[in-house]
Amino acid sequence: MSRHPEVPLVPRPDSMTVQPGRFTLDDRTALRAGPGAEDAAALLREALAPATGIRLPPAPDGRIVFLLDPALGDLGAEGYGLTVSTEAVVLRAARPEGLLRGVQTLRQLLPPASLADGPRRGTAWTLPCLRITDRPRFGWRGAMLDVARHHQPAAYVRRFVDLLALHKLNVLHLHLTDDQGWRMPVPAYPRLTEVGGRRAESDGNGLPHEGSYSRAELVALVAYAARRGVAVVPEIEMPGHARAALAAYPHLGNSPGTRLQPWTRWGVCENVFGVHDAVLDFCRTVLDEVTDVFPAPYVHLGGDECPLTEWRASPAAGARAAAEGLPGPAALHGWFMRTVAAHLTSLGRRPLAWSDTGTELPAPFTVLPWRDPEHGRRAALRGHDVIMAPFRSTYLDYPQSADPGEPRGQDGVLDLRAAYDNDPAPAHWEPEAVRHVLGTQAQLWTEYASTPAQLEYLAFPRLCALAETAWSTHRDWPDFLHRLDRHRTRLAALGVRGRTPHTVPAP
Ligand code: TNX
Repeated sequence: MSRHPEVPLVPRPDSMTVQPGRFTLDDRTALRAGPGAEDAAALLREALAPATGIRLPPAPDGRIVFLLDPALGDLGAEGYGLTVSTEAVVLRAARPEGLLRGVQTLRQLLPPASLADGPRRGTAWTLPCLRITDRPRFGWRGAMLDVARHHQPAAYVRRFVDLLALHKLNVLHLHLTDDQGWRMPVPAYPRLTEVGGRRAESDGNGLPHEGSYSRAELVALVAYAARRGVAVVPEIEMPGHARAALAAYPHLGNSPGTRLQPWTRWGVCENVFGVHDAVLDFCRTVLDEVTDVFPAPYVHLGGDECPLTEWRASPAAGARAAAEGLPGPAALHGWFMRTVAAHLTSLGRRPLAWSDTGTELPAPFTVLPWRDPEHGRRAALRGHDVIMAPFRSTYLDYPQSADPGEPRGQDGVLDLRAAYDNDPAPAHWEPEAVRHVLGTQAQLWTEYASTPAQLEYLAFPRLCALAETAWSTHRDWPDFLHRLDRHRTRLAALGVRGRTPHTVPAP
């Protein structure tokens, strides 16, 4: 039985038995890390030091033991076993990633004050005696952060990674480019960030917005996330959602004489990349740089919401469609995605794309169906791997309640229950469809959220619910709410100010 509200882990572990007694950590507690377990040990030390002052020095007879143990292979790459008795804490996993997940469980088992970023002395640092065997339901458990609509400093993105890791999420999908901003430098195209990284205002507010990352910041972010078992998956939008790039390099558009600015409105923009060779060269050069900076096996190529207006009006696009033997301009979208994906594949990476309908993308793509879960099922039945991202349960830019005090967002409401009810692979789906579901992720679009405080208000606690739907096979809403109530104390210790059940933020 794993329903133990007195040990309120989020996400809920696969199985847990709680026993009487507690293990106490103090200055003399030592940690023995077996071969391959050193990084997980270092992560725990680093996490505990600021609040507790406990250093967990290495020692061969340490009472906390971290071990890689091939015998736990059945638990998969991220599974782990944890035993806490009054005498010892033993964390074991077949792979280092499993130990990293176990470290997050240990952080949650300690008093919430242990999560604070400064000294919290006078607390007894104890763990409940228990036995946990845990493994994720899905291998892809992510959150997309849109840093294109509103740029966030690299230091904040690192904090976001910490919050993902605490909830055993393992993918940060960075939405780096869009109509309103381009945030990643590409040496061959310096105007992408110089011109594309700045817009005059946002939706009529009269305030300029700008920002981009340096290559060094992105490289450091990747390393920071990797230490926590989080992969950073970059997204470069094409062929639509590309107006910031068109502002920087008009020759990439469909009417090179037209001068555009990075878009200052939200929504779907009609300006899209052209389909001539210079555009394909551009995309390849950008992806060479992207794959150099981001080692993740997947790169996201966008692909959503590409109006055909410009291609229909463009003789060059018509000529391209004819030359490629396509039935018309509408088929250029699939052709564009396939052509650019081929380059990515040649670099040893796998292409991801948003899927509007579940049927429009060429074969090599792993797709993120964002409209209806049914699109995901259809894409999976066509043989695509899918990462479920249906907007009604994973889009965190919708208000969390109908309360008029809720900050402005997209039209509609996505409450905590809707986030919790996201089932990435419903029981009624065919086994052939379920087999293709890699997992699910939250989407934090930022048209209406520009500051870290606004982002965190939107993300919490809905991201806790998403983490549970991605990690746990258990579905138990009352139990989740009960654990979440205690989990809020942890979020408070971390300075996260999410939505609480009965309050809305001050305007
Ligand atoms: C649709 S879903 C978009 C984004 C917006 C979002 C707002 C998708 C792939 N595209 O460009 O930010 O809706 O909810």
